[in-house]
Amino acid sequence: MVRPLIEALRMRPVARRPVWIMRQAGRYLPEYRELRARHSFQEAVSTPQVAAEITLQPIRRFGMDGAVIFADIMTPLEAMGVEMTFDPGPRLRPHTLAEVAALEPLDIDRVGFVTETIRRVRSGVPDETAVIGFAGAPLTLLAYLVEGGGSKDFMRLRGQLRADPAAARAALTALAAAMKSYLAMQLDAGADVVQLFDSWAGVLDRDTYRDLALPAASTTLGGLDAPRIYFAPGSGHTLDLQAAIGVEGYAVDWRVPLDEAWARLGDVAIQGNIDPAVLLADPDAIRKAVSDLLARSAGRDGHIVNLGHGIDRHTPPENVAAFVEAVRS
Ligand code: 1CP
Repeated sequence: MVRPLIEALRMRPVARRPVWIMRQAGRYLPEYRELRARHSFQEAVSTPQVAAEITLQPIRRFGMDGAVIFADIMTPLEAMGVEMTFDPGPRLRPHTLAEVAALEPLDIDRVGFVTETIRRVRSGVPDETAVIGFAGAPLTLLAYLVEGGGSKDFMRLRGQLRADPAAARAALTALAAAMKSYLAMQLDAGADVVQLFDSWAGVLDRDTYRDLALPAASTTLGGLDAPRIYFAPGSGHTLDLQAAIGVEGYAVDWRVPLDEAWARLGDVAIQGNIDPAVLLADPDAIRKAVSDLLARSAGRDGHIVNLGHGIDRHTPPENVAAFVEAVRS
């Protein structure tokens, strides 16, 4: 079975550019809001029937080439004994580096609902649609654990990395081992590709990124037997370093022009990178942005069309339709 998303990650020629959208299952869709009115976020994630339905909603409407499993990067941490709520982002007790290093190892049976969601999604999407599993990168998970939630500048995290790099390394090593087994489970269950979200790695300087975040991301993804995508938004200043992770694909945000990303990452697949704000404009502006993007990747194999970060919750669904159509036509 030929799946265009996988072909592109393998740097093989494709009949059409594959396209999907980060956060494509979520709050901009009325049918998602309707389901969420009846289930809390955590309930929706942990009920395979509901999570699979939410995963399939954008596929039915727009026919993207990839279906990203509905869960959160924090979901496996709950199965390691970390208590949290979502409002809308994760809220938890701030953890010390030592507490993170001492977390329970991930018991895969406790994320059995994700396994079951993946099985259901695989049998619910067209054959040519790739199923996308994912995890949070160790540095990004550590950021939430240390801060107790999202943060403007992750000052507490950055302070602790400076104060005790050895303790930080131990915490990141524990998270890397857990996420590696979590991703392996997703591939066993039927995911075709995995993406590692390093959403907050961009707050680090180059040296700290190279010494702490990068080795942890490499360990997490190393040796998995499937195409892998690494995504660190706001990280144009470390793109050349990211190449050392050695994965098949890199997602880049809208701040770095696509051709420049290729020049700095080398002969790999690149995913991206339209500014999510473009989808708040009108269909003409969307078609123009897509045609500029395709011009930058013309003649190259290994381009997966996507936004440069998650879709904004205020995006009109008809603009998403215009975006997917513009890529296809
Ligand atoms: O309905 C709601 O109120 C919940 C909103 C929501 C959703 C739809 C959250 C809470 N998580 C998700 C799903 C989700 N999160 C998916 C699967 C759906 C899809 O992509 O279609 C994925 C892949 C994620 C990944 C995720 N969660 C990231 C990495 C991507 C990125 O944007 O950089 C991050 C940083 C998170 C944390 C998180 N969880 C939820 C929110 C709103 C946030 C970010 C805001 C914060 O830090 O407070």
